[in-house]
Amino acid sequence: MNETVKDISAINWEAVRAQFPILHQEVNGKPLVYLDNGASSQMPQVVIDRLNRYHSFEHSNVHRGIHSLSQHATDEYEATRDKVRTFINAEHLEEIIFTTGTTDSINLVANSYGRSNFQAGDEIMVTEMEHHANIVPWQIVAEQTGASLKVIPIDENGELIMEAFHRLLSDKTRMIAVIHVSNALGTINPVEEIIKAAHNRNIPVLIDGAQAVPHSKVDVQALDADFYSFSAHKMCGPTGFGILYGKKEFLEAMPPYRGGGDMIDRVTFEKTTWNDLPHKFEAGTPPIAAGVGFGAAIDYIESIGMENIAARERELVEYATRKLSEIQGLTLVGTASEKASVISFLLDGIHPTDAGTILDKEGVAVRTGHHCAQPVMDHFSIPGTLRASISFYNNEHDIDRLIEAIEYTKEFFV
Ligand code: 7TS
Repeated sequence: MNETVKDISAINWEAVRAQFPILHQEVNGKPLVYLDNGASSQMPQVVIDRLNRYHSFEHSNVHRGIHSLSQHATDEYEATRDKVRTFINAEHLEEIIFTTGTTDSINLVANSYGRSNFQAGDEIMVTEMEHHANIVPWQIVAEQTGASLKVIPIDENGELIMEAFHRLLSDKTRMIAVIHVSNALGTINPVEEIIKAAHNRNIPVLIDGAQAVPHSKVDVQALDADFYSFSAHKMCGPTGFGILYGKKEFLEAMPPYRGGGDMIDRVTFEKTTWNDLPHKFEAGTPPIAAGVGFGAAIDYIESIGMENIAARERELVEYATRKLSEIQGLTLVGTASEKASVISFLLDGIHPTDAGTILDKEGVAVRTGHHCAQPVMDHFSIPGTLRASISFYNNEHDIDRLIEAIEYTKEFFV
């Protein structure tokens, strides 16, 4: 996660921004400032064009047709698997499972791995800053198997208390599931240290990378993660598509999660056998267009360079943090030393939802609420936050507009 800062002045970031048509419109009579990239990022024209081309000329079902259209759709869809493999540096193509998103990826592991490996008394470790997608699937499986959840606490800066993590590790720990970058606080977690400690005890680790992969170079082999999940729609791709990376030895030993077409080898009423990886985990007609579109999104991101994206975003996050910190009556929530993309904050005496409504009237889109991380809000004893989440296609002017809109909101509620 700690790429050296590049000379990003060579990139024309305004030309990059111009490639996102949605950004160039008015909302509520004001030019749109889109700072809700943590919820979903926008698609550049090349990805929109790719989706249009697929729908206009290439659509057909995959993995089943002998006819040319189906074979072409299959080739284009499968090309994305190889792009993802290269993008996250997985060793094998079969380790890339297509899902409908991070939530689906985590449910797959919890159900398939969890139900066949957890027993009464076993422990599943998560952190206090997980997105609900990395809490609830484990709770459901824990209830079914008699396992229980152990929670790594966070401190007042929104950083994991690592001594507590090491203390909580035990002979009963069967899985550790950790968010790489917090969507509510922006904290970048020391996942390398967690994975090393877990592997010393032969415990598998799942990393929820939904907020990490869009903002930094992730190398699953260097991390040595056993499972790693993320979503296409948070990285310039379409909704309805995501990735589960899993080490081959785990995926091979795991039973299927969903049954149906495509995931089988041979079906009889007496016994059914499974297809090879990765198809064993991909039942039914998949989101083909979204998969093809995600391939175009990866090409686009690589054309700019992930390290350049990370460096530009770091610059914008630093600028925004500095400007926000200067506002009287504004409190940052989440002040970890290592942060990415997300800035959560509160305004004295103004409910986040009320503030968010005024910001929207000013054309500024931020997210308000608990960000699907209610335990984080409970930790800080707050109902929610305002959250600005930044992408490389934002600019300093967007941040200035946010600041102006916050000042206006404060005056509005005086
Ligand atoms: N994990 C993290 C860290 C996330 O930020 C999200 C979505 C998910 C899992 C779930 O991803 P999905 O694509 O399956 O929905 N986070 C947010 C957010 O912060 N605001 O809206 C969605």
